[in-house]
Amino acid sequence: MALLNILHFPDPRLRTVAKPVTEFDAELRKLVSDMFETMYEAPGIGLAATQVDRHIRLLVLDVSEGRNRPRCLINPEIIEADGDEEMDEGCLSVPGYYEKVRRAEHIRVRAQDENGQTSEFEAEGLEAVCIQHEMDHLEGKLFVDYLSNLKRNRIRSKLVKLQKQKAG
Ligand code: K1U
Ligand code: ZN
Repeated sequence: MALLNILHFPDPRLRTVAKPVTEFDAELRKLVSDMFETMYEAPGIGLAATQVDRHIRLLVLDVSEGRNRPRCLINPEIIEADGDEEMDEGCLSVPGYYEKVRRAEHIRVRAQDENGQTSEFEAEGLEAVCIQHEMDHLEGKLFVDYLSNLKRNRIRSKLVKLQKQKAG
């Protein structure tokens, strides 16, 4: 297994729209395994392939308290959504910032697994929020896009400054 590099806002590669997965092979399963390792190590509750500069429709998540309920969604689709709720969101690509975002409260999802098997399930609460957040990544969208221009630009300036400091 390997830890993958996570891209940080405002890296333009985070704006790439991901392509559907068509090959369910050993290379895909290795990427899934590396993404889980990267997510748990970060630590995070989700990770989209876009964030590790792989532009395919793949995301992983684990919102369980015991960090023992890994879920991998490939070519995910939200087929039903209802209600709405506002929750604090963070993002491994926007380190250090948490802001409220309004999302659907209950969703029904259709997705494939690493073997290409399709299934449907319902999600609510943090799991529903996390899936919507990760699916936004696959469209090149970040949670900061829901904030005012002023807030987003402030976050961008602070992260660019930090990245310059780190680069020396
Ligand atoms: O997409 C990402 O960068 C992962 C992100 C997912 C997310 C968090 C909160 C709401 C919606 C989506 C994170 O995991 S940020 C880190 C985080 O929230 C967390 C980390 C460890 C334990 C508990 C939460
Ligand atoms: Zn994120």
